[in-house]
Amino acid sequence: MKASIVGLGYVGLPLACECADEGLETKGIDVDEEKLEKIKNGVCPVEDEVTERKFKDLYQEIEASKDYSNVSDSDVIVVTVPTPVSDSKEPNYDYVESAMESISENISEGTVVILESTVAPGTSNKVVRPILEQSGYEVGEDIYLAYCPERIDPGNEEWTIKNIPRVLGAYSEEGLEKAEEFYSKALEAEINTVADLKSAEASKVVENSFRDINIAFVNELAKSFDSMGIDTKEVIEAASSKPFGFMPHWPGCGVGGHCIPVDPYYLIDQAETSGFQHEFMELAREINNSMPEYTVEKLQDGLNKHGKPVNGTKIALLGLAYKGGVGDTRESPALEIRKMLEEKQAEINTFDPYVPEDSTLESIEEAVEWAECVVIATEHEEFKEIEKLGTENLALIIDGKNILDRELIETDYLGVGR
Ligand code: SAJ
Repeated sequence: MKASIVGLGYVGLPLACECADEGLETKGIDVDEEKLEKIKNGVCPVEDEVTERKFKDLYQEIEASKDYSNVSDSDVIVVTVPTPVSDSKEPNYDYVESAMESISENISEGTVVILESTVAPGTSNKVVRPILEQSGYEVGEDIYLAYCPERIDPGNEEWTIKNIPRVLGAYSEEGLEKAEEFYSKALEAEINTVADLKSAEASKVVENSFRDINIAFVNELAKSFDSMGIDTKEVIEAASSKPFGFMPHWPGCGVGGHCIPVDPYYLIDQAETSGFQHEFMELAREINNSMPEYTVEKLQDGLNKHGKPVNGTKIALLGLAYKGGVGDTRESPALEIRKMLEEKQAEINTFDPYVPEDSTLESIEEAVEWAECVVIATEHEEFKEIEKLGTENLALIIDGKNILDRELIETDYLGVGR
């Protein structure tokens, strides 16, 4: 089987490695010359340990280029390009449309195109299918179209692209079979087929919106319990002792990454065009988007108790990545917190062991020694080191991800919801 993967990022590159590993003739397409150069030279352009390990062994099996004519003899073309939302939170399908146009100019009869990028329900049929049919082929007759939402949890060693269960829908029965045959060859993942393209598209935005609204629930609890002096983390841990009907989520200084804070807007935007307002999902987004500012307000109040204005106070920001164990800073709340502290003229230094290029300090020890106040903005395991350090020289620790055991902290400690 010959497979082409269009878009060699955090989803496409691991998939290309899996295809190569299973002996499929694998071609990669990307428009980023720098990324192609890195791949050619065996330098993994994706910051993820699991991907880096696979890439090292398999990169020479992947023919990577920007030449779309390479897809002309592919049995399967998988599209994993970005689908960002604009500042006004409107989905942007430019990359998808451009990739599909290039594919339609080179596709051969019998090929199945599988879109994995997150899109609003209805997009594959209404946007992608007409572009592919510019080839002169008819989708469902001469060529085929399927949708299989990407699922990846950066940094997760247990659930990787090889074994994460998938959802698959297609425009036609034959397209579904062809796509299912591809995934059963390339991966070892359970494939859950659904009735059509839009069911598969909707499942992706639903699973991530589920996470977003549940995080918003505990973030609202954190604000409420702060006012009542209740430790939210303790309460959620206690509620988690219920063996059914409860799924813990955790409050924090914000919700970052390329999925959770972005995906709900696809559904919100699409539903609006059909006259429905997702008030609940919109409110959840507002609550989660308010958490960086809430964290800075707690810091400001905490410093005031020590007679320290934010202005001029030495603040060490620990963590720039959007979540623990990764170096990805996309949509990271830490960056928003840094921006707010800069606007308040704090004296800031940063340290994130996973983002050395943007760190101005070399270690946690250096941060604790230099600072008057430490703000933890990412749940990196390494930051628990602080519990063992003498922190009496600090006026305040703001634990934006509630990772420290407050009993072990000798100085003033404030968490989010504790
Ligand atoms: N977060 C909280 N509280 C929580 C969980 C997460 O504040 O209880 C924050 C994190 O700190 C981070 C953001 O939300 O800033 C996103 O966290 P995440 O664990 O959801 O991490 P992601 O973005 O890598 O999510 C990926 C997603 N995968 C895809 O979209 C394909 C998501 O669907 C998965 O649920 C998630 O991995 C996972 O861990 O399962």
